[in-house]
Amino acid sequence: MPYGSISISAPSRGISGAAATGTSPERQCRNDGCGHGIGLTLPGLGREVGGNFTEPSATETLPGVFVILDFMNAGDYMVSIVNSSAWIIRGQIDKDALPGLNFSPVFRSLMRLRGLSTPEEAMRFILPRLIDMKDPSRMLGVEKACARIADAIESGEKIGLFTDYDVDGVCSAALFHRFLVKLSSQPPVVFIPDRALDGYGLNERGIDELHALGVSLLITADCGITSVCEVEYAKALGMDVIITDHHEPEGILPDAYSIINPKQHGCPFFGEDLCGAGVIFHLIVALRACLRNRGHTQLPNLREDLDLVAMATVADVVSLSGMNRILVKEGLNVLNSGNRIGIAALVRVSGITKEVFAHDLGYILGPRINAAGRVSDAMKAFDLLITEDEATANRIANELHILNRQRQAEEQKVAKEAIAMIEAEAHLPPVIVAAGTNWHMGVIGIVASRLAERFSRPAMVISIVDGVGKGSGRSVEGIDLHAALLSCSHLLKGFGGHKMAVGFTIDADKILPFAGLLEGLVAKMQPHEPLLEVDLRISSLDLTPELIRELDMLSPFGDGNPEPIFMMPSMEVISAKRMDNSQTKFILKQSGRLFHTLGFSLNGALSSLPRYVDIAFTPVIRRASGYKYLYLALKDLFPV
Ligand SMILES: [Mn+2]
Repeated sequence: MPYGSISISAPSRGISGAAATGTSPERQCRNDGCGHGIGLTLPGLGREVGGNFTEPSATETLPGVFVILDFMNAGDYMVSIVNSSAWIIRGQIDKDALPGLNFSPVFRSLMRLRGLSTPEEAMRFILPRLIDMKDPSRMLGVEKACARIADAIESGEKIGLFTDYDVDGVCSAALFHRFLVKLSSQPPVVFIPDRALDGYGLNERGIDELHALGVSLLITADCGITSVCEVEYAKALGMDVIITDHHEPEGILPDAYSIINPKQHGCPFFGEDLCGAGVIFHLIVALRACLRNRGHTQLPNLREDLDLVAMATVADVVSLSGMNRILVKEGLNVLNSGNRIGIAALVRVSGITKEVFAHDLGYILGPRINAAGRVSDAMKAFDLLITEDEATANRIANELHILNRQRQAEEQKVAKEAIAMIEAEAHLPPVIVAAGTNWHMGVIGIVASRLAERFSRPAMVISIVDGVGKGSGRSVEGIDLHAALLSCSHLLKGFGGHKMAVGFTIDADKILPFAGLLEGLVAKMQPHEPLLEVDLRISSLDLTPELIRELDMLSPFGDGNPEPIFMMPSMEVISAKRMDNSQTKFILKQSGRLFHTLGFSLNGALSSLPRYVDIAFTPVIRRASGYKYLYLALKDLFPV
């Protein structure tokens, strides 16, 4: 059992993990022939849920690893391991990998392991260039849309923009707005729905409002692909509707003037996991070309707006491979040049003093943009992104920073109440259903995902207002929550979503039968054991400054392009120190070299640490007073 994930409380006799459980908890070594992990002895048994429950800080918090050990009175000891973090070692160092490239064998092996099979492919990955973008006019629906929008621009027709209230939606709105403003054209009328009042998606209230303001061309971003009725409604009011979206189309498509969505059947961009802002950015690139062909000059530079695309792409947790890698890598360069005063102000109030990384977009800037839509009005975030006035930027950035704190406080409150309910139960059910009165609607989704992570099972969080519950659910790998809700639909007033995330409405008196039915359904589905995937087993001598520089070339890291994780065996534990935040820092030694680790959630007692451990980690560089220091960000450790 990896150490980072178990609690060591009751000093009971050691048991063999493999013998005591149906699920073998020992590390799996695939391909590396290391021969470890058989007959492992657990130092103790306990029941503890580990990890912290706060938003990860900029640098040091590692994702917690959560394991729940239960006594199940079946003769002798039985251990139920809900979330074991056995390791899979994916490859091994091959000095002949990607020959001809002047990189270390570890780096070349890593690149090949990541699917880069030729030197050319590897170089294209390392140096993504905007010029390698696919021609956006080939995206299905784009050409027709461009002609219509260009006509509108030329005739001074009012264009309306309807987006979502999250980072992706707000950035999409800002992208299109900035384009028209820089074109010296009439800016679009932007409508961003209210999360609590309207919920997600195109709605009649917004259409009415835009119509009343004289809009006759309506463009959606990050929503609309399932809005069959709403598109009919807009058309009946005399509007042409262009849908740009990246959500999965469902059966019938709306009868819109044009639909742009790489996920629609027959789109040459099928398979590109663009976010909503990525989709509308492609439309804008093609629109710019269309205007140029019509003789327009003084066209805006679109590279300047890639910071918005990067932020939306990372915040929407789409894959950072393919086109997204090009957009995010270049977008981060733009963002770090500090030219958008709204983002620069947000960076300042967030306390980021160094270069902004992809991770910061997801964990620091993204939540502050989102906070507007969650606990206040998403238009504030939009205003921040388009403002050209320094004082306005600072004022809104401060406000978003405070709103984000408010959102965190709401989230902590709801989470605390939900956890207290869960822990008051004698048994942890296979799916968590927690309901409370007047829980803040803006945070129930976040709390559901925290609970799902913490308890390693699907979680539904329901806020009851006037006898009606609005719920949000998040799943774990292998459990199709949408399918489960389909089987409960007779108890629900409405629901939607996908495998991993759902939203629903339910009468308060149906929540108990709903929870009971759902438990039975989920119990029959088999969650996948999350296993820690380690790229390569290396030795401490492989950790050179060259390798660290090389690894940096694989960034930005995120979904679809994870940080490299290495394993180093048999590290001697020189010291282990518990920090104030309950994380532990180690000094480890191998081959005469000492290594410092970043904080790590170690749930066991320090005194029970063995002298030698295998570690899984990502090397990290920290700069301080002109020097660079190498740290190991531990993902897991394992007694030898
Ligand atoms: Mn989106």
